[in-house]
Amino acid sequence: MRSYLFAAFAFFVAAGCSKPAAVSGDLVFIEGGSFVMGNRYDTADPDESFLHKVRLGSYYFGRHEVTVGQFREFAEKTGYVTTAERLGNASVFIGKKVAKPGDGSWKNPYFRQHDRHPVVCVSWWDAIAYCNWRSAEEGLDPCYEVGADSTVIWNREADGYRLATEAEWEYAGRSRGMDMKYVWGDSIPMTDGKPAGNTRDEAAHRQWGISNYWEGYDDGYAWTAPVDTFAPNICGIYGISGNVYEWCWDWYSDWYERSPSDDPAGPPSGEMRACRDAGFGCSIYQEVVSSRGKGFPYLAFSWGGFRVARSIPK
Ligand SMILES: [Ca+2]
Repeated sequence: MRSYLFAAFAFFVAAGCSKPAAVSGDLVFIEGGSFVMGNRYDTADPDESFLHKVRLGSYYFGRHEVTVGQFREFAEKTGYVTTAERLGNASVFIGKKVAKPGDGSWKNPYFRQHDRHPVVCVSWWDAIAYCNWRSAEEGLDPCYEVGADSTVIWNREADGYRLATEAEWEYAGRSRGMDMKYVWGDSIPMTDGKPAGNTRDEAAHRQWGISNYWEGYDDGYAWTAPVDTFAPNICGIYGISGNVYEWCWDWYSDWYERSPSDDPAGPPSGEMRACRDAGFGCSIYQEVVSSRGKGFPYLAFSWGGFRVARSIPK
C-alpha cells in the first residue's frame, strides 16, 4: 500500500510554488494540491508511518522562521512577556547538557544570536500572541480567539497570521508534496552543491561530541544560524529542515488513520501541540520531512521557535 501510494504520486511535479501576490516579502505562496503524508521508510516512527492522502487549498507560508528582530519588535511595542520569562521554564544547553536555569529566554538562550537568527525559547502561546499582534499591525483579521479558560479558537475564515497545520508544513517542506526523505533530497544536506541546512553536522559533533551526525558535512553552526543562510527548497523556503523546531497549530496525536483528507488541522483537543522541523542538534532521523515533534504549549526550548502562515480567503 505504501509503495502504491507513493508510486501514484511520483509523477507529481513541484512546479509553480509561487506566483505574484500582494503579500509581504517574507511569505511564499504555496499552491494547493494533493500529496501523500507520512513516512514510507522502515525507520519511520509509529506516529508518522500511516501513509494517507491529503488535499490542501492554497496558502501563504513563511519564507523563513520568525526572527529575533521580528519578535523583538512585537515585544517592544506591546510589552509582551513570554511564558519562559514568567515561569522561568526555558530549556537551554549548559555545556553539553540540557538544563532549566530559570533565566533562559529569547533574550538569553545561552548562545549568541543577532536579529537575523530565529527566535527561540518561545512557547506555543507566545507564537499565537505574535500571530495575532502581527495581524493587527497589518490590518488583517486575527486568527485566534483566546478564551478565559485558555481555550484557543482558530477562525479559519480569517486572513491574518497564524501557525501552519502539520499537513501544510509537510506539504511545503516537500516542495508541494514531492516524495522525498529530507527537504533537500534523499541524502546529505546539499542543494546544487550548496549547504542546505543547519543540521546535526561536523560543527555539532565538534561542540558536543555527538554521534548520528552528517559526517563530512559542515554547515559551520553548532547553534542557530541566520534564517537565510542556507539554500532554500524548491518552493523558496529557507531553513525548513534544521535550525529550530517550529510550532504548528495542531494538537499532537497519533491519529493519521482517522485524519480527514481535506485541509486537516489535527484532532479537536489534546494536551500537547505539534511541532515540525528539527533543531540544530537533533538526530538525523528527526530531520526526515515527515518526522513529528510535540510539546506542551507552555514549554520553551533553545532549539524551538516558529514560522507563520496565512490563509487565502476564498
Ligand atoms: Ca549545524
